[in-house]
Formats: sequence, structure tokens, C-alpha cells
Amino acid sequence: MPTNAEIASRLIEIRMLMEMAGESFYKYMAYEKAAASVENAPPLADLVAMGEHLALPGIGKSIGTVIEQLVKTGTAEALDVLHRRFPPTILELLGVAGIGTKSAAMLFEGFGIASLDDLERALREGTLEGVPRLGPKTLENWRRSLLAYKAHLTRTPLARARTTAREIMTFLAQGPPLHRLIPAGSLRRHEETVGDIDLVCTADDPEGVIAYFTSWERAEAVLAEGPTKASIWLAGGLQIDLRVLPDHLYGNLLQHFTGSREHNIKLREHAVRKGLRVSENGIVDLASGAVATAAEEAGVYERLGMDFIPPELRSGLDEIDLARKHALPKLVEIADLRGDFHMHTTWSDGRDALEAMIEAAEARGYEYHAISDHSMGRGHFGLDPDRVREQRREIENLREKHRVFTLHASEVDILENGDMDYDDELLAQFDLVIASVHSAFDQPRDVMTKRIIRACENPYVTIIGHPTGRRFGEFEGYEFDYDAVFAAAARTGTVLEIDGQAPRLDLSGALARRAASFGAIFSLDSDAHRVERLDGVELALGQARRAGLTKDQVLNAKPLPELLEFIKRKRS
Ligand code: DGT
Ligand code: CA
Ligand code: CA
Ligand code: ZN
Repeated sequence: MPTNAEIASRLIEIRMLMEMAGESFYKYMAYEKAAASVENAPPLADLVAMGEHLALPGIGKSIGTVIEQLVKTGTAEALDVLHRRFPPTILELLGVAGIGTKSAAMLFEGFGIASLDDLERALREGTLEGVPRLGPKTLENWRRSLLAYKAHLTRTPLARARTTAREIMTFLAQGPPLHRLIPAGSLRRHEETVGDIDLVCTADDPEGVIAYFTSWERAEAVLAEGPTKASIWLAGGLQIDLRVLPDHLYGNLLQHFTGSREHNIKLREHAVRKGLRVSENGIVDLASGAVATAAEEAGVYERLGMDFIPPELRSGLDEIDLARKHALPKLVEIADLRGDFHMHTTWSDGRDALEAMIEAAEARGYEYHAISDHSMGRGHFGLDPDRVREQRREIENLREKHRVFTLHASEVDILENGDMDYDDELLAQFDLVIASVHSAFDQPRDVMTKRIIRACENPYVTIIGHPTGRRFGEFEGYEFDYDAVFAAAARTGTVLEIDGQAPRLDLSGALARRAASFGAIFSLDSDAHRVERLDGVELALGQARRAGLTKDQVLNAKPLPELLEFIKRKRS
């Protein structure tokens, strides 16, 4: 049975299609009102299931019948009739700025354009050129809006956006002179996915910078270009916004465009109570009209009477209250990280050799790190007990050649019943054990919950690897009772991983925050399968900071002796 939200969106669909079909304003607006009252009603499916009559305030008999049909069948006669005239995909066209119901109806009836893809093709092939009332300017606007709309339909995983941001910044650095250049927006806040890339820059010649920016060879289209800002669109659908202002406004500009929207709204509300108005152009004292600009971002927060709020915490939750009370957590930093527990080598499914990974960990300046190849359950590439012992001997030999201390670890599968893929005797021989779910993702929720809790209860399991199994664009993660597992982890002294591999970010900042409220502690790992991916810890760190974690809550911020003591304590 459909939810109220689904029923309401069907009603809106009818409303839009009626407007397209030229029905009167009063008729289609009645559907819009009905949608609003459905959204606020108790679950209609339940009422119908109980045989109750649907009587919603302000809804007449004919729309009442439509709603009843929607509840029972998911569709309605009135909708089917409209769909015989306009295909359902026509509503996509309304997402393009500048296209309303009239234009959409005209595009369909005159040119058979019934979807975004159709429109894109028509614009590309010039089908609409020379059509009365569709001047070149209108078509150009549609072309840009279409690209911008498509870019926002899909969010880009953070790691990919960061790579693109680095590339465009390298390009910009080779153009007209810049004072400062930094990513802002959701990218700077380390959101797991970003809608677009925002760059903030200061320069003496903004127009020169903008012209250079829009000339980037990877820009498929220029969506907007003005004296202080421009947006480009890359093949693959990622948008980049650039703002250029004079240097004395850098602090204000960066603060404004870092967001989040919710954070900025709360910040402005707080400012207004103090008689101040905040914008990207400075902070105005409403009484005197004096404008204070900030060359550094910290100046903005200082002027508003609060501590500097790290970008990762700017979510609009409680960070402003905490900053006013000087009670923000001191977030874990990259320099606090003394090692990385999760990396693979050619012994299992990694690309680089054991010694190469050790050298790369050493080159990052780590005090220690763990090599954690897969257990046998990982198909043909996992290590059997003989190979485990062989790998241990090799690691012990290599230890003598390197300053970094290499722990011999394993990423051991948690089997379907919660047993580990190696017996306890073998597990005891590792310096550290990561336990991960790699199979039977579709188990019922309570079975999966018990399975992971059993792993937590194993004294040799130090860390639960990538706890939810989520992979961007592929898999939302297996279902289990997060709270029950977080509580079990805290109770048993089992560490929860924040896995920084690009498609994972698992735990996410939000879930790590939740787990921390149970008293859990965390490891921030790269899960690198090749040397260059060791920088995945930076992504793990971003999620840890979004969770508000301090270094006391992070296992790999502990010095080696404390780390070894920690592992021993659970085992005894
Ligand atoms: P995204 O791109 O969806 O991942 O999220 P953001 O936060 O990067 O959003 P975006 O790119 O639209 O804008 C970047 C920041 O700039 C946003 O967090 C707040 C600020 N901002 C942008 N446009 C506006 C606006 O129209 N009003 C206000 N108050 N702030 C804006
Ligand atoms: Ca953005
Ligand atoms: Ca943006
Ligand atoms: Zn794994």
C-alpha cells in the first residue's frame, strides 16, 4: 500500500498534467490542496485497510474518489486518462529552469519531446531553432539549465569530487595571479557526497581569472559567467562554481560559501539578535551601519562572539550554541594519527607488494601500521593458515629494516553464523584482527545483528571493519540494528572502523556520531589496496571530524605501547 507521501506526489502529478492539459486554475489547484492535506493526514492506507471512510478536510467527492483509488491501486482513472495524453516522463521537463507547463505541453505536442533526453537531443540537433517564440536566447538558457539540472540530479562521492577539485585548482594556479584559492561548500565540510564543487578565490583581476577558468579544456559547457562568479559543467555531470572577490573579503566569502545553508541561517539569526547582519560582503552593525570585513574566516566567528567552528561541524545542529559556550570538541587532526590498521598487499587482493606498503606507510611518517590481508573466506585470494605463518615470518624480517612498526594483522571474515573464518588459536597469533562481513548480505536484520555482535564478543577481534558494508552507487549496506551493535562494541571494547576507501566512508560521520554516544571508540583506516590509496585516511578523518570525535576516541591516535596494551586488555 502506498504511503501518504507517495499518494501526495501522485496528486501533484495529476495537478501538473491538468495544468498542461489546459484545465482551469481552480480545478488543478484543488489537487494541490488535496496533496497538502494528504501529507498531514494519518496513514491513509491504514484507514482504508480498516474499512474506514476517507473524509479529509476540504476535499470534495471527486478528488476523494481519486485518493481512494490511489490508496488501493497506486494509480487512478483520472491519472490514466492524463497519461494517455502526456507520457509520465514529461514532468522531467519541468525541472529545467524556464520551462513551465505551457512550454512542456508545446514541446510534446509540437515536437514529440517527452523527456530530458528528448530535450537534450533536440537542443543538440537544432530541432527547435527558428521556432516562433523560441529565440536563440531562450534555447541557450534552456541548454544551460538542462545541464545544471542534470548535474544536480546525481550527487558525486566525495573522493571523486576531491580529485576533480585538485585538478581544477592545479589548472587555476597556472593562470592569472591568485591570492587564495580553496574549496568551500559541502566538499570542505566533508559531506559524503557533493552536489557540486564550490571554489572560493581572491585575486586582483577577477575577470581574468574567470575567463581563464571557463577556458578549462574539461569544461563541456559554461553555465554562467559574470564579473565575480562563473559555473562550468564537466562531462559526466559535475558542476564547478567559482567565486572571485578582493582579498580583504576572503574570510567573509569563505565562511559564506562553506555553508551549510542551515548553519548560515542559524548564524544569521544569532547575529541579528546582536544587531548584526552577516553576508559574504562583511558584517554590518545595524545601528551604526559600520561594516566589518574579515581577511580570515576566524574573524567572522570572533566578531559574532563565538569560537571558530570547524567546517565539518557546520551542519546546523548544535554547533553555534557550543561555540558560544566555548564547548566545541577539540576535533582529531591528521597530525594526531600515528598509524593505519587496514591495508592489503599482493598476498591477498592488493596491487602492491608487502614491502612497498610498509615503505609507503613509513613515508607517511607513521609510528606503526598494520598489514591486514584477507582470510580464506575471501575466495581464492585469502590466506590459509600456512600462508599466514609464512607472512608473519616475512613481516618479522622486514621489521628490522624499517623504522615504522608493522603489526601483523588480518581482515577476517565474519561467517554467516557469527563465527570467525580462523579459529581462536590462529587469531591469537595476529597482533591485531579486523573482523568484516563480506558475505550473505541479505540475512534478516536480527540474524545480521547477532552475527556482528558475536564478532564483537570474540576477544581476539580488535576492530569491526567497514561496519555497514555500504558502497556508493552500488549497495546501501546490510541491515542490522545499529544501536545494538554500537552498544555491544562499547561494552566489549571492540573498536568500530571508519573506513576511508573512496566508495565506502563507512562508518559515515552521522553513524560514528551515533556510535560515539554509546561510548564506542574508532579506528580511522585507509583500507588501501595500493600505495597511493593510503591517503584514504584523510577521508576517514573527515567523517570522524563530522562525528565530533576527539583524539581520545581514536585508537590510531594512541602511542604504540598504549595500542598494544589496549589489544591485550580485550584478549585477557
Ligand atoms: P551541495 O552542493 O548540494 O553538496 O551542498 P553545498 O552546501 O555545497 O551547497 P551549494 O553548492 O548550493 O552552496 C554552497 C554554500 O554556499 C552553501 O552551503 C551556502 C552558500 N549559499 C549558496 N547559495 C546560497 C544562497 O542562495 N543563499 C544562502 N544563504 N547561502 C547560499
Ligand atoms: Ca556545493
Ligand atoms: Ca554550488
Ligand atoms: Zn573488507
